[in-house]
Amino acid sequence: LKVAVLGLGYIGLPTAAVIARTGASVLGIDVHQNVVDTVNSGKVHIEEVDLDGLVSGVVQRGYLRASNVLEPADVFVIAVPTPFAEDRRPDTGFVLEAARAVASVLKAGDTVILESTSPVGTTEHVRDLLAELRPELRAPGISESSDYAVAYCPERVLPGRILVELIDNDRVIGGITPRCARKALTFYRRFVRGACITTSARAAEMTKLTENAFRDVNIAFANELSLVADTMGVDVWEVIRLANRHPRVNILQPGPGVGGHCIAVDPWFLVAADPKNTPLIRTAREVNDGKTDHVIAAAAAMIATNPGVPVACMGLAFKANIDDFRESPALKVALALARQFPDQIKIVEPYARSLPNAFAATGARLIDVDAAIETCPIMIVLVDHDVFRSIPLEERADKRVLDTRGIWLDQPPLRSDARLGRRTS
Ligand code: SAJ
Repeated sequence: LKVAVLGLGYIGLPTAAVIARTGASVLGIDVHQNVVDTVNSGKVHIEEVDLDGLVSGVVQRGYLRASNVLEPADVFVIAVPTPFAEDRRPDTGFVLEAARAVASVLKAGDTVILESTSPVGTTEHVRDLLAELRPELRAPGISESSDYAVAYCPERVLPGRILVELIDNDRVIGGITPRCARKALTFYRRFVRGACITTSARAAEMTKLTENAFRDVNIAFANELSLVADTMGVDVWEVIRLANRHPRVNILQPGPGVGGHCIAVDPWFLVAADPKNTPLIRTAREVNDGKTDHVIAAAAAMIATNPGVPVACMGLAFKANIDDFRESPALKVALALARQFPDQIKIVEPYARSLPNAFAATGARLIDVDAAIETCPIMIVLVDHDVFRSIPLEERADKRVLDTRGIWLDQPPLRSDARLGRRTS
């Protein structure tokens, strides 16, 4: 079996490697030459548990190679980004570009699968484009029978657990026709241990958006509670812990906002598709983004009352134990503070080798955990990395702490000393 995976990012590369491990001959396509070169040398350009060993193994054995030129294959998996434009409408430009490339090598018997998170109807657009560019082949859902299959199968993996979830998670497989879905299902059965459930392409597209919107709305509830609890002078973490003892209550955790390239983005795809009927989904997005601004204001107030005192911003990643800084609320907070207090801010991020470029114009410096404990009387926890969580009370008892993740619940309340900020969520 020959498989081409278009897009060697956080989803495409692990997917390509897992398929290659089954003995298929996999060609990974990426527009960035450095990604192609890195993969061909058996290395990885992204940090993900166990990915380096897997990629180096399948490249060495000749099952995976990368290129920027697509070749004929039996199965095409499109895993390119679908960002949103300034107006918060999804941009499917990369998907359609990938589909154009597929059209140039498409032949009868092939299966084309879209995995990128996409607005409802995108898979049909891909089919329409293939039909237009290769009119001699019979397209699914247009002619009575078809020469190739087109399906949508969203990825659902959690960064940090990608290689496990790629195999264990259930997959929703939406075909342009039931036959297309069955062809795609045969492919996923090669490496998926979870259930593979078939449906229509449109239902599968909406399912993916729904999963991430569900999580966003639930995190927004927790973030809204954290503001109310602050107003009431109550510890939000305790309230959530207690409420979750109810058998039908399961509240998520507040934080400095929602990051990553999925949950902070995908709900807008639903809002853009039907603005009139999505007030809840839109408001949840606004609540989560608003929480970041709230944290910036609270931290700035605390720092302003302590002029010249070194401040450690703990973490830049969008969530715990990963090196992914895309759409990260932690990075947004740290950057805003570094710009406002150029000489006071130190950044602690064990997953970064150097500070992202955005910090270049600020006076912020990257320091390690030990240096932060030794030199920074103020600590602002932005990410719940295990290494931060493991700092015992004795090493931070005299710190002024703003813990946006609730990892140091044993932190003693600050004395009512005028210059000390109040702990807030
Ligand atoms: N977060 C909170 N509180 C919580 C849980 C998460 O503030 O209780 C924050 C995180 O810190 C992070 C953001 O939300 O900033 C998103 O993190 P996440 O762990 O919820 O999700 P992602 O973005 O890493 O991955 C999600 C997953 N979707 C769902 O859980 C429904 C994953 O399964 C998807 O494959 C992925 O989006 C995707 O690619 O769409």
